[in-house]
Formats: sequence, structure tokens, C-alpha cells
Amino acid sequence: AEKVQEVALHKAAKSIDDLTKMELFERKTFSLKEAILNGDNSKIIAEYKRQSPSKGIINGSAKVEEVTKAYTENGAACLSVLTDYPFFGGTMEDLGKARFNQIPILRKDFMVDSYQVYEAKAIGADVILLIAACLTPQKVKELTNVAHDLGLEVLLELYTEDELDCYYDEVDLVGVNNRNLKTFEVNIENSIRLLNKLPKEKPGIAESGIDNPQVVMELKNAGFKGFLMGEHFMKTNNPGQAFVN
Ligand code: IGP
Repeated sequence: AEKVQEVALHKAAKSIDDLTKMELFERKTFSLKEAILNGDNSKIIAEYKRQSPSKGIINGSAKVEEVTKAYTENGAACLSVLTDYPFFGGTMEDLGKARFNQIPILRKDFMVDSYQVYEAKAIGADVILLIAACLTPQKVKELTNVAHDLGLEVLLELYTEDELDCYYDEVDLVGVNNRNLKTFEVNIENSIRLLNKLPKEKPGIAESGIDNPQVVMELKNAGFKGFLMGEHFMKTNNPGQAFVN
């Protein structure tokens, strides 16, 4: 049995070379930056998320194909699909199942190694998320450069002022998380303050805890160009429909 398991593991773990031979690897990617700056869309990055550490199960039944199709038809600028399993119950298959949509897809995961960037390309993503809280400035540069070599864009997520040393001018967009990852509290003022410390030209995305048009307006007036929303849609029976409401 041990031997069988060893073989199975070996089969699952592809080499970077194997990833580059996968069907989706050679493909023209969609640009999130373009969709946010010039696209005729809602400027909302709509997320497919089954569960989260702060809320537990959010939606245990909505299918990724149906939800992402409806998000797209209803004017999402981009799709965000969780591929982290331990905390969010997401899988790489989920992202693959969303790929038929002809808009950018963000791979939502904890990226720490360039292997995962190749993997993102191979499973159908257009954009990767780099979370400053998980990375050194050197890693941010390294992973951004790999992403760009592969034609992927980078959304760098910041939460605190300390993390500004992870800012790298080559990233395509900056996300500011409204949610404190330790206390799970949502604070819009914190996000606005941080956005003001970043270069004005860099498109800013407000992330998390957005649940009404008033908050979107407030963030937009403060200079945010895009809005990443998940739970507000996913907690309903029909997330794709919730998107238009
Ligand atoms: C979406 P919300 O509150 O609308 O579901 O938030 C998104 O911002 C959130 O899922 C998120 C996230 C992350 C998840 C932001 N940064 C990093 C995992 C990892």
C-alpha cells in the first residue's frame, strides 16, 4: 500500500516542465488591469467561495460553473476562484471549471513559490494574488517577474503600512484588504488611508466585507477602481443573481 501511495503522489506532483506542456499553458491571457481601467463592466471582481475561516460554510451547494457563468453574464470585470483547500475548501479543479468564461480569472490562494505561478497558468488563471503578509519584498519581486514571463498579471494585497516595503512598482494592481486577518474586523478607513500612501497611477482594488452600494461609492470616491466581493453573493441561494441585486 505504501508503494501505491508513493506512485500516486508522484503522479500528482508535476514538474514545472510538465506544467508547461499542459493544454492551457499556451494561451493568450485576459487582462484584469485593462478590464478595470477601460472595460465596460461593473468593476467588480466576483468571487466563488464555499467557506472561509471567519464564516465557516458560506455556500455548500452552488456550482462553480453556474455561479461564474452568471457573474460573467451579469457584468463582472473578473472572476476570483479560491484554490486553497485547507481554509477555503477550494480546488484547482474549481478554477478549471470556470475557465470557459471569457473574462479574467484571479487565482485566489497563498502563493509562496514560483511553482504555484506556473501551476496558475496551467490551470487557466490570468492573474495571481500575492499577499504581502505571507511574503518578503524579495519574494514579491521574484514571483512577479515569473508571472510576467508567463503573461500573467499580479494583484498585490496589502493590509498594514508595514507591508508597504513589499510594494514593487512592477505589480499590475494593488489590493487593500478591508478585513483584519487576525480579528476578522472590517475597516474601510484603514483601506483608504493605505491607498493614499500608494502611487496614484496604480489601480487600487478594495477587498472584503463589501456588502452594499453605499460602501462601494465611498471606496470609489476615495480612489479605488475595483471591488473584490465574495460572501455577499455566495451567502445567497443564487449568487449569480445576487450579483445584479
Ligand atoms: C472577498 P468577501 O468578504 O467579499 O467574501 O471577501 C475577498 O476579498 C476575500 O475572500 C479575501 C481573501 C484574501 C481570501 C481577500 N484576501 C486572501 C483568501 C486569501
